[in-house]
Amino acid sequence: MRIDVFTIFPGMLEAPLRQSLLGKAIAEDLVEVWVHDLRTFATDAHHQVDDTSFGGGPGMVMKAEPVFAAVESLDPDRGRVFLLSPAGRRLDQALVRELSTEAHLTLVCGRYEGVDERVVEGLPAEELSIGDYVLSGGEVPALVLIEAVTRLIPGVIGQQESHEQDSFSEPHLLDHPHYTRPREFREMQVPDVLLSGNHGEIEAWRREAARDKTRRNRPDLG
Ligand code: JFH
Repeated sequence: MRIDVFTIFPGMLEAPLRQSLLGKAIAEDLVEVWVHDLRTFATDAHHQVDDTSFGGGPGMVMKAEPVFAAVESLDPDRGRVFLLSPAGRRLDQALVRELSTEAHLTLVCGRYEGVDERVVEGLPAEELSIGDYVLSGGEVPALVLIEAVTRLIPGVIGQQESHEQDSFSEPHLLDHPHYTRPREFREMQVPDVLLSGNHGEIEAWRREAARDKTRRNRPDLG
């Protein structure tokens, strides 16, 4: 998969893309991520990417021209184009799974109060939100999308971790609690059943613990 990202803050993506699982996936060419500086596509003398809002009000709006020039600088076979936005379709694991099968994704990161609507209408671009809270720009959301999608690319995650991604994991339940050594920490004990070696009982305990956690933390999933 190839992912092109357009942003006025390339550094917000570059360092995270070099770390951990994502860094390894990129180093192994399992995913190719190109981060482009949107400002280089502004053709005016001051490389201006923002302007005041038609209709008035505080805050600036990202201009359409540099975004169109940026995205149109790519091969016409640029895949689906996404605009990260708090007003977008909400990302979930089903959409992550769908996007992980695409050959090419293009991500546009806005700043300020958002991006001229003609980017959505004319490029066109699909608006995508990573959740119902307001960030300061699309860079962190783009990174979230890239990381979520990359984990599902074959070869990125090892055999051991990948079983949780198959259809056997229950989509309506949160994960069960996990423990590692030591068996006692600050007077808190690891549940005895996990040390019993009885895999039937361990599975039953994990299922019940997952139900408890789901009821407590995510009653909406119940
Ligand atoms: C982004 C921004 C404030 C206006 C009422 C709620 C929002 C935008 C570009 C995505 C998610 C984002 C995100 C993505 C791209 C941009 C900042 C601040 C408002 C009015 C709009 C600019 C934010 N899931 N959260 N945030 N901003 N308000």
